[in-house]
Amino acid sequence: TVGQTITCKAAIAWAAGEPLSVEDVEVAPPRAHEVRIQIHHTGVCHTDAYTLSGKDPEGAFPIVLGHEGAGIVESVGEGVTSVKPGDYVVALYTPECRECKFCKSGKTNLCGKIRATQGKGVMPDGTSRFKARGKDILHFMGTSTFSQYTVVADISVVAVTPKISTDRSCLLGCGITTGYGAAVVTAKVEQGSNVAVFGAGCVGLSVMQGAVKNKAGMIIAVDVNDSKEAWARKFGATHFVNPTKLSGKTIQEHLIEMTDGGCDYTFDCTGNVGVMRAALEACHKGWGESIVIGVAAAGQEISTRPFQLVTGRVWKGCAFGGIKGRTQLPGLVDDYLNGELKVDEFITHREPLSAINTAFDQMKLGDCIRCVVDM
Ligand code: NAD
Ligand code: AHE
Ligand code: ZN
Repeated sequence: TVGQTITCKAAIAWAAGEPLSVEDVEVAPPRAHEVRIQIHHTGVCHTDAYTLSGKDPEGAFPIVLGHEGAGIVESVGEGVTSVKPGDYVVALYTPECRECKFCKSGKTNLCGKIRATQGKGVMPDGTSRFKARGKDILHFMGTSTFSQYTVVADISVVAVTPKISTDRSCLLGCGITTGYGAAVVTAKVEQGSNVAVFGAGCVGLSVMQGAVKNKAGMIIAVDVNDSKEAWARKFGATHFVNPTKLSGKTIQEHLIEMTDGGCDYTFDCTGNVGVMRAALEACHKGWGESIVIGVAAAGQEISTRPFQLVTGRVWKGCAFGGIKGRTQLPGLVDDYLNGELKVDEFITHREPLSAINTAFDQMKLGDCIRCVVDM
């Protein structure tokens, strides 16, 4: 198949708000500095549902969604040296070119090299590798993992040992790495510090896992769904609070009381701007830091009294946890293989590609942490 177009199945989002359609797609061979991957497994993340809903200002249709995928390199284009056919890989929606201003800054994992074309749904040369029903189909987040074969830039992929199976490694492509990295790399939670995590889904549970790794003190899970308490405790939470069950005080007031002045670190893993405000205001005066991870819809804005910042609280955020995928993901795989990073525990549901819409339905239910789709 090297150098030839491959016809395979993909889940195509033809229009916002409509179910995905699993049908034939033609996947063109990789051009220079591109890699064609046979995707074996993909997770489904809330960000896929967000873009499908039509609320993402960067969302355009028709498109092949999916950004949490793993598989095997089928072929590579001219000039690709970082991976070779047969390598087991994870797709990276946050690429790492190691030569742009961002990569060289040492201050961020956001790579600027292909961000503009990625946001437009095309490959770096401005064209698409997907065609269905005779039409060009857009790429998503530089990864488009809801296709049995996809083409990505060579800076958007990392090889990992085949000792981790692809139904596990795919989850390192977004949810787990995002939360874990937010705690360990972005916040750099210190030993003994008090942490509150708003939202105990895949991302929030991963933050808790990172907080445990860094030996945090109190790890307070905050979720409106009581059934998340057991999940949170399994991932290391020491306390659980349901904010809808507090009488006469706000969640931020409650957390400030619990922690004698406020949390050292808080994390929004809900995408709700009201929660983001509460998370900031639950921080300790003088040094508390709040990390925004959740993705809020276009038009949503955050607010607080500037006094909250004047008095030393810090508001920041991160994508992919602040992790540099090509440099740091293999280390997370090692942690998993050494029994130091939970991954298996996140998989609550499985579906074949033909039932990918069921995976979207399940994601909206409270008992689903991650649904892994077998391609
Ligand atoms: P999820 O739906 O599995 O988890 C969210 C949790 O928040 C649920 O348990 C829900 O009950 C809880 N929740 C909802 N409203 C709440 C409220 N008002 N107070 C407290 N808890 C509340 O989602 P997830 O997969 O863990 O993703 C979380 C968010 O992170 C999403 O917005 C997603 O788009 C975003 N995300 C961001 C990045 C990034 O790189 N920044 C990466 C992955 C996901
Ligand atoms: N296009 C959206 C923004 C979506 C967003 O923030 N995406 C995160 C990853 S979420 C993964 O589940 C991200 O990587 N952001 C940094 C970037 O460069 O996109 C919108 O609202 O415009
Ligand atoms: Zn995601």
